[in-house]
Amino acid sequence: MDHSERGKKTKKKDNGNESINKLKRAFAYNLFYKQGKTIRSATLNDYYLAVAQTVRDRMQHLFINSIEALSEKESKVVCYLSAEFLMGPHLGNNLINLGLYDDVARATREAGLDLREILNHEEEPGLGNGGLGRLAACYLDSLATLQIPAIGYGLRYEFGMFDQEIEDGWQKEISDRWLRPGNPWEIKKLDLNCEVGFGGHTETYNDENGRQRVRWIPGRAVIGIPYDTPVPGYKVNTVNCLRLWSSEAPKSFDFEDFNVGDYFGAVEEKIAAENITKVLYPNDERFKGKRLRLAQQYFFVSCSLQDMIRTHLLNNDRLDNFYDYFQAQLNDTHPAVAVPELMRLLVDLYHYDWDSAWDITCKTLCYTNHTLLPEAMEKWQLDLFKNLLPRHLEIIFEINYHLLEAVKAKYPGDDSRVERMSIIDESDNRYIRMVNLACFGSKAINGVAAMHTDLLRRHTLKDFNQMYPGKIHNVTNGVTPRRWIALSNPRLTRLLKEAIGENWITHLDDLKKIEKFADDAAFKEAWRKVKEDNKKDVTGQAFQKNGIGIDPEAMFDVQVKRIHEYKRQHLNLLHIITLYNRIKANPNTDITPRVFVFGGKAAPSYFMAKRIIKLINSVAEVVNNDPDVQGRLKIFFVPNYNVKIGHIVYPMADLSEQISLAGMEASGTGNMKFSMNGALTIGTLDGANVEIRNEVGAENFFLFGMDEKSVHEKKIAGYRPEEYYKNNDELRGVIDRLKSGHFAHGDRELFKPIVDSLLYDDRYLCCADYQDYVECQARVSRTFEDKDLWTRMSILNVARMGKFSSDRSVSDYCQKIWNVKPFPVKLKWQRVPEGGIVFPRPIK
Ligand code: F58
Repeated sequence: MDHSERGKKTKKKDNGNESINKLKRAFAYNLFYKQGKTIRSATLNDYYLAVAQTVRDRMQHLFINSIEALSEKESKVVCYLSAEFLMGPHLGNNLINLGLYDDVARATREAGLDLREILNHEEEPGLGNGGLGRLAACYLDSLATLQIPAIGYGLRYEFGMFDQEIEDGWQKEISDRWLRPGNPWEIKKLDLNCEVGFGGHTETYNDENGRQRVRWIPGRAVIGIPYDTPVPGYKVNTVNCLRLWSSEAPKSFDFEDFNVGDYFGAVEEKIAAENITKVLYPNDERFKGKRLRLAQQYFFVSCSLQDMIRTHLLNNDRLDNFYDYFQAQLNDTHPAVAVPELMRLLVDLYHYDWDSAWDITCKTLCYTNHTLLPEAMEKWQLDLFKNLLPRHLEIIFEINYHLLEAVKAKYPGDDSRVERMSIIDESDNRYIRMVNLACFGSKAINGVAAMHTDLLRRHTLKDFNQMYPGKIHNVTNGVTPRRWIALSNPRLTRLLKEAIGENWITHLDDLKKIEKFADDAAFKEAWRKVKEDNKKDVTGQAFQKNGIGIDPEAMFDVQVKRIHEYKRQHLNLLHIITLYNRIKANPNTDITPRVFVFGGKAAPSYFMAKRIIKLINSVAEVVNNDPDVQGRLKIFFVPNYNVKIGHIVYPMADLSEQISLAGMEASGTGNMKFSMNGALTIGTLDGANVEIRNEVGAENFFLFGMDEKSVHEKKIAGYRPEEYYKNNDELRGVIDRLKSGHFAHGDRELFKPIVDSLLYDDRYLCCADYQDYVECQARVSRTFEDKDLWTRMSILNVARMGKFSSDRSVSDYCQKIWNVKPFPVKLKWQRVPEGGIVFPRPIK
């Protein structure tokens, strides 16, 4: 019996009153006994914690059963190794997945609390930069929902992604102290700690059988303490585990060093150990070559592999069949040090011979690539690496020797191929190429959208693809409909449930059933009302604070994502300024009213990205206040774009801007979230846009811009952005407006770097795509004027989004890569009975 059925049974008996009363009692109990508060002293945070603890307690037995099932022999476990998990707030999602939302809403209401206020209060764990971290979170949700035993392994950063404030139009970074209000979801598992070594040296010795072996004598050790967070599947018994490691010093700092008088030396060691999990590195130039970043990577990889091995050995004597029970997915190259670490554990600790260890390693690890940008490919300087992980460097050299022997055997005399495929980059400063390491040490490599995988096969990983045909797979990304529709868009959810039931929540292809309503006038009216009400919500709330009057009838044209030149937020601005110029030239010009919404963080040291944020805010200031515009154009920059803001932004959008230069965005996942919530896309043939367009139909997608092939050709032929400036009057008008200081209170210097980059560099071909973009936007406006047509297109977009559920992506991984099957959890441990339990063995 799954818990949704259990819920129904109780309800039949007492019409739900008993369970509601129990919930209310549990709130009061937790407030009193856990927070030590009464209603006289309780803060909103106390109430949040009391409600969260109540919900957590209701899945605890499922969590315990699921964790215990992991160590049983029968099931294969997927371990998702990721330096980032951008989980978003837990409470609402857990309520949805546990089927408790309505009951808890009623219980809180009856208890005099406002569930929305409580949900809103939750501080989200921002343990990720963007797409890659959020993808990991969607995949955990789907793994649990599909009842695949899985563990997400990562780092418990004390400070997550910085909070963004906007001050005078500029981004300001504020540290994210997400743990301060208390984290009711995690459980510290002190007994499962792991020791991780760093630095030191290696030595050889002969074992009892006279075999030569290597021993690593680390210079210092750090302890990893796991904190487990439950990840409940949707209405199933499976509650998987997100296990995040926190670093601590191995001993209390007041022992030896203190005794010899070196108090500060001892404290420093403690601080150094704790620093490892102190802060998430923002996706930034400054983390390049950072020793602490490598320490983070090795720390969580080593803890996680040790944890997997420990679990395996509970039921097995040896590790020969390790890969039959554990599949480890490397989320980008950040955990690629798993290749030499698993080899080290197998060879040095468990005394496997090299070939057997290599076989086990390669059958365990799988690698996902998330980028084609050459500058984003990880590489580590040899000296730095050796200093931190001397034994691993030796192992990497040995792995590389085997790789290069294989390359030479297959391609005799092809020296340049050997150079390209080598794990060691021999140019000036010698580097370890983590991509090559991950590719060689994994059983499978995958790209994250069809086009991206194709480019990996044909360009970035061409050599590996030729040498190991069939090793590179495609798994197009997906997002979870539980969070991205059921939780965040309750109005759309209600309408869909009324029309086609709720099977789509776990079988998103079912949305196809709404196609038949695409010409149903009443349904279309209801559809429009959903969007309109979602828009009214935000015009009433968030935007009001900024004093901008917003017309909910206007088109909400939204671009939310990390700020990066390749994503071309500045191309969006060129269009906005075009419309503005048209109004200035003729205030009566016919304009479809639009609200342009931007959101996203810039890496703290990314000069151009930060300047683009300032430009968005500066254009907003001028346009929003110009009387000629008469409110027809409004620009709004939502500060601190994160998962919580995503919940608001996707449901309210009419138009989704997916305008990266073709060939740059590996996949994108925001594009999917918008489309699922009824926004239409204006986009290039890039990443998953290509597949979204295929699914929804070319007639329901606003395509513009060069494709990847023409981009490539244009760059080869010699791209000259100034020519577009010279030949295109409107573009020249826009760039001249920028030059003039019009958006900078007359200061002609402030935006000169953006102007110069557009005119003389324009790496991402904004000028070349400008005209097509502006024309396409005019088509968007015309279509928007035809409400009936727009609504039809919107319905068809949602109807055809089935492919982009992360349930499909995870099923693809299960079949193509991990070879795992669902393993429903049998409940061996029930809730703690009222009379307590008898412990069958003495406590250790
Ligand atoms: C993103 N990468 C891709 N990296 O850009 C996006 O197209 C894709 O949809 C998504 O992965 C999921 O596959 C991404 O988010 C990072 O944030 C890195 C974090 C660590 C530093 C370097 C960037």
